[in-house]
Amino acid sequence: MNTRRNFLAAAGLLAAGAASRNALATAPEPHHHDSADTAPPLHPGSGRPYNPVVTLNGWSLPFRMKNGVKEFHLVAEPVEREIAPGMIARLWGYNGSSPGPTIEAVEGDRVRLFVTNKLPEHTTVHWHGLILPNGMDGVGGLTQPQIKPGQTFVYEFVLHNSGTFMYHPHADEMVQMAMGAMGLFIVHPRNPRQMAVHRDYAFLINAYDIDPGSSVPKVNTMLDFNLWTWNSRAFPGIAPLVARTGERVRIRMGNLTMTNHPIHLHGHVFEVAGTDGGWVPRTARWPEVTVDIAVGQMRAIEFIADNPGDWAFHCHKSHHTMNAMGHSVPTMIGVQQDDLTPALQKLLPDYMAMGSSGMAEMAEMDMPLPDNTLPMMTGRGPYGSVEMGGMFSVLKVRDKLPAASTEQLAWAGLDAFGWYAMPSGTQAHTVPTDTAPAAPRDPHAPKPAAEAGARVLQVQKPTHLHGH
Ligand SMILES: [Cu+2]
Repeated sequence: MNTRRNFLAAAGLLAAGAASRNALATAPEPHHHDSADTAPPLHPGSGRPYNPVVTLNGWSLPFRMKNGVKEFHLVAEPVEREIAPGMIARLWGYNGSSPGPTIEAVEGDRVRLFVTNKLPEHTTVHWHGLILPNGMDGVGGLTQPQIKPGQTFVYEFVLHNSGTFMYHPHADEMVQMAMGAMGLFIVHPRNPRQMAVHRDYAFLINAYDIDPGSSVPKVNTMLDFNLWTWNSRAFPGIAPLVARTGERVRIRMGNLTMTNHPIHLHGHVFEVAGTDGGWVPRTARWPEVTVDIAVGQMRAIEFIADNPGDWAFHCHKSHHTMNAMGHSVPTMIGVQQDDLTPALQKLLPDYMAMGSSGMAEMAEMDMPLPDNTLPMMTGRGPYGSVEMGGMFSVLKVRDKLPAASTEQLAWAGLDAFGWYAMPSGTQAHTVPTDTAPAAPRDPHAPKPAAEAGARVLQVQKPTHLHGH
């Protein structure tokens, strides 16, 4: 025993343990931030230099250096989050926000992370993707006792690998993640010139099931979520991404929902430059315009913003670009509702016939909504409704950015930055229909029912029935 003690003391391990217990009494004052605006990037005032990220609709947690150790203080607690203007959700997060603040540090840093639990039940924090000692992995019951309400735990380890990682509870996980407890953990390369880009954006992909008119997520939902969000924001509440023509842009995305998300960028070709496992060697990358991000995965994409414009950037699962009201609407295409509507309006004064010719009209109309919910597809563009919700934003590439605001544009609202002025002759436009060349028809195809003299079912749309 004595020999072992001497050995540990010689290795400096006892001293480190004592320092940790000592530090516990002096956790740094927790920073608090409850705005859903994108905060300016947090340039490090001490410690190793790095190029900070911009967290969409989020912020980075300030740290303090103490005897060469980078100290952070996370407080797990109930928060209120504006999902988009018109809807507030009551979630669980850290330091006033959901997701919690982004933690940024540098490869080689020793970090000390204080976690105070102000939730009504026990929790832990797991540092997803980081290579660390087993006892710092944050799996309640397996690698540590649960952090009970009111308790503070401290985690301490050295960051061996740079890349994009996440943090989230590994305690009552389904409930705590469904409530929004999660955050990003960015480890920058030791050499700031390595992997440097002009714009470095980051966000978490998350989802909620909140009944229209209510504000607390249903925590037992397995797959049928109705709010598809980036950093707990839905379009049109998601900040745009901004770049000057020719800049190299990185977008880091971590998926903590219960399904995969094929994230699609218009107008540009990108490569996957990083996963939660680290950086992808240049020789192993291939060109893409969509990257499918599986559950629990992170992907960092990189591209040159070489195509000026307002480019859609969204999940390609089309029900993920739609807000809550749309998910339980029956398909009404082709259904005649005209004679039904007056009868229904006697029972339900607000009833509106809709969907007979598609659902686009729903983006335009003024249907009364329950309090605290979002229209299913919305967002105004220069040419009308964008008819989107959920996981949708806009990459704004411009030859010139307003002076002195190059870094700050990232957190301007979608409208604040203005719309792309298209050079004349470069935009789709209307022409008289009879000037279009006749559409070629397959001579072997069966004739349309009307021409063949068959009985035609009277529907509004589609205009003919497919023959199978
Ligand atoms: Cu999706």
